[in-house]
Amino acid sequence: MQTATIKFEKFQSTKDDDCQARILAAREKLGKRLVILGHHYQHESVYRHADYTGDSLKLSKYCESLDAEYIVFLGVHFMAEVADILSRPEQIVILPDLAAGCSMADMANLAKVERSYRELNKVLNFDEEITPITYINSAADLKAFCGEHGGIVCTSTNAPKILEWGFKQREKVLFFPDQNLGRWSGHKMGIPLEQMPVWDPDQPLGGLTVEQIKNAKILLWKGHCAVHQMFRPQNIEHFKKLHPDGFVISHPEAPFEVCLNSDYVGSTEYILRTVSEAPPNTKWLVGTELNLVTRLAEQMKPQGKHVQFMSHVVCECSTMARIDPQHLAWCLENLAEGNIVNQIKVPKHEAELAKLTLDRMLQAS
Ligand code: CIZ
Ligand code: SF4
Repeated sequence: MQTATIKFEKFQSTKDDDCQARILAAREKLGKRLVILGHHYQHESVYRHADYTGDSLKLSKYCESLDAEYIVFLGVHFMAEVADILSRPEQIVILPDLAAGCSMADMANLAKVERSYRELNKVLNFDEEITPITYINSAADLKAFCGEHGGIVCTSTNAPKILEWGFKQREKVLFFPDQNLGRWSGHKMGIPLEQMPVWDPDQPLGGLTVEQIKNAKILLWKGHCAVHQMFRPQNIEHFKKLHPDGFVISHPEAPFEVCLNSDYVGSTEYILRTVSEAPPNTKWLVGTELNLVTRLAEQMKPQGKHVQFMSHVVCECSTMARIDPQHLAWCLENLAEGNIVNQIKVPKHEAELAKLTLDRMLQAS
């Protein structure tokens, strides 16, 4: 029997330990009707409840084959949208706190992308000459834009492969919203920096000359991740002085100079695999979100591996951190009572177009 929705205020001052017990009790009640997905950047206090963990590519693939009635996503808004798009229509996707967005994803929106489309059409024929590629860290309507204009989605795991796909379709790429991932992936393909100018959506013609646009291979949207932007080449220099035999591994959302000075660059799945498979007693400086690095450091201790976070200042992703035990307990207790809270539902037409690009990506990678 359905009861009135339990208000979040009731959980606001509930202690973490009590929330943990309530999460377990609600899970017990929901049984197989519920599955919980957790992204690597989530805090341990909620991550421990995930049935499946991974980066957004791995989690998207799970979404295609889950049986549960409810999918609770420990991650940020765009990931829950992807889960909704790839799951069956009757499955319900829930994001425990709707304020868990992604500041990078917010740096591109449909109005700005459509304006850029019109601007670029003043110089060339967009639909014949440019493949739009959106990083998975973007709202569903941007994925739909790519679906409508012959484009595709990429993740940090498959970005170089997806760029190759893009160049097979058309001679140029508009890459949004992360300039760092676009630049690093283009650099790995051998594209010179002067053929990857930054496209500023707030300027006429992106702040570029007609010649720069015509000469470009990749137009890099002026966007970045505030967390990864904090890492500096000086952090690497300092580490290498202290540990000349140590290794540096960074996420491609980090600034170009940081990636250039790293021994390895790759997605969170790649970082976890590389450090886990390294010989015992090796030393690592890791340039990605703090929760992942803290967890990895703990896991590697028994093998004598030293794992260190790249920055001196604490930079966890503040939007990922919105998902806490209080919000998880609140949404699970509501589900156990038959109340659906914080459902993420992408409008049908948008979801169909976005699915087209996600399917293209899953096929191409
Ligand atoms: O794709 C993802 O899950 C993100 C945001 C980072 C990564 O490299 O896994
Ligand atoms: Fe977005 Fe950066 Fe947080 Fe990832 S770490 S969710 S890119 S703000």
